[in-house]
Amino acid sequence: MDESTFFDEATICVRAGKGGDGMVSFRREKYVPFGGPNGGNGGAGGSVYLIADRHLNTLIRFKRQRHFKAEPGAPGESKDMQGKQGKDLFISVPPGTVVRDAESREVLADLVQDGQKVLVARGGRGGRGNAAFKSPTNQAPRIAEKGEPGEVRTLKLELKLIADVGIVGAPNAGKSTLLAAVSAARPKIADYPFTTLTPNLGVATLDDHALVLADIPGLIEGAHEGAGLGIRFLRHIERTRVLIHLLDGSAADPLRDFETINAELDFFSPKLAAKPQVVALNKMDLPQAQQLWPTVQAAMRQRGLPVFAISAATGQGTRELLYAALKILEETSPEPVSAVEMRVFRPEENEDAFEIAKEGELFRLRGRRIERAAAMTDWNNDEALARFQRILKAMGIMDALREAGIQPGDTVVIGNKELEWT
Ligand SMILES: Nc1nc2c(ncn2[C@@H]2O[C@H](COP(=O)(O)OP(=O)(O)OP(=O)(O)O)[C@@H](O)[C@H]2O)c(=O)[nH]1
Ligand SMILES: [Mg+2]
Repeated sequence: MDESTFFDEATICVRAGKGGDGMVSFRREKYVPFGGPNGGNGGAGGSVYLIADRHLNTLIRFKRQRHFKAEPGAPGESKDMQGKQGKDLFISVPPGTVVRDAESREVLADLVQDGQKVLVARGGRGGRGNAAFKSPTNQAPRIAEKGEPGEVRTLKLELKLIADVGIVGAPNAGKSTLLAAVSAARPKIADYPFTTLTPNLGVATLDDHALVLADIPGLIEGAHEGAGLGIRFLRHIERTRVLIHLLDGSAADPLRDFETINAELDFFSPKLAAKPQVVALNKMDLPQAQQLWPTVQAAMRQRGLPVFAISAATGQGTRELLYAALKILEETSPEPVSAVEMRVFRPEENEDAFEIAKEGELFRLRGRRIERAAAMTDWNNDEALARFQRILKAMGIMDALREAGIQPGDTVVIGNKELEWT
C-alpha cells in the first residue's frame, strides 16, 4: 500500500500581479505638429483566489508547490490603448479548508462548498497614462504612474477532514487495525471491545486518489438508544458516502452482527442505512474465518453487495477493498453546488491614515495610500516627483513631518523608497 503522511496543514505564499505601467505618449498626425497626450493606462494585475474543489480531499499538493503568482497587467500603449489585464489565478483547495492570514491568524474564509471562492490577494491597479493627467493648466503632461504592486500574503491553510468512507462493524472486528493498515493513522488497537473511544481519521492513497477514512467505535444492539458508545459517533459518518462494513471472522455469528448493525444504522438515520456498503470479512489469516468465508460470501452475493475476504493484520485483500470503495465514491459524487463568492474579511482600514516613526535621523512613513502613491511614482520623472510632493502636502504629511522635527538632510523612508528632505 502506498502510504502518505497525514497532511492537513499547509503554508503558502500568494502574490497578485502588479498593475501595468501607464504610458507617456503624444499624438502624431499629419499636418499637426504637436498633438495632445495619448498615453494609455496600464492593465490591472491578476488577483489570486482560492476555490473549493470537491475533487480534492487533502492539502498534499502544497508540499510540492508553496509559491503562487498571478499574471501582471500589461503597460498602457500610445493612442490611448489600455494595457491588457493580468489573468486571475485560481488555486484549488479541498472543501473544508479554513484559510487564515499566517501573520495575523485572522480567518479569511471557511471554504465549505464546492465552487466557493475567496479573494486572497488583490491585483495591483494599472498606472495611469499621461492622457489621464491632462488638465486646463497642463495640456502636455509628461507624467505617467507606474502600476501598483500586487498584494502579497502568506496564508495558513487548515483542512478539516471530511471522511469519504466510514468503517462500521461490531466491537473488536478490526476496524482500527484496518485503518492503521491502509493509512498513516495510528489508532489504539486491542483485543477487547470498545478500544476506540472517539473516531479516528486517516488518509489512504490509491494511485492518484486519496481516500479519507473514519474509524468509529464499535456498534452493538441498542446503539441508536445510547447502548455502548451510542449514537454520538454515528453523526461522524453521516457525511461519508460509502461504508465499509467490517465483519469479525473470529466472531461466533458475523452474519447476525451484520443484521444487527444495519438495523441500528436504520434506527439512527435511514439516510445512513441507505449509504452504499462494501462488506469485508476480516481476520482471514485465522482458520475460523476461512471456514466462514463461503457462507458469508454467498449471503452477501444474495443481497447484491460487494464482499471481500481480508486480513487487516497481514494486509491481504485490503487494496482490493479500497478500490471497491473508491469505485463507488467516483460513481456517487456529491451533487455539484453552484459557485458562491465569499467576502474577504478585513479589518476596516482608513486608506488615508498615516504614521510617522522617527528612527534617529530617519523618518519612516507608513500608510496605505501614501505607500501606494510612492510605489506608483516614477522617480526619474520630474513631473511625477512634483506630483508626489503635492500629494504629501495635500494629505498633511509635510506638516506632520515638520512637527515631528524633520531637518534638511534627514531621510524619509516610504516602503522601499528613501527620499532626502530639502
Ligand atoms: N488475527 C487477526 N487479528 C486481527 C485482525 N485484525 C484485527 N485483529 C485483532 O483484533 C483485535 C481488535 O482489533 P481492533 O482494530 O482494535 O478492533 P476494532 O474494531 O477497532 O475494535 P473497537 O475499537 O473496540 O470497536 C485486536 O487484538 C487486533 O489485533 C486480523 O486481520 N487478523
Ligand atoms: Mg477500534
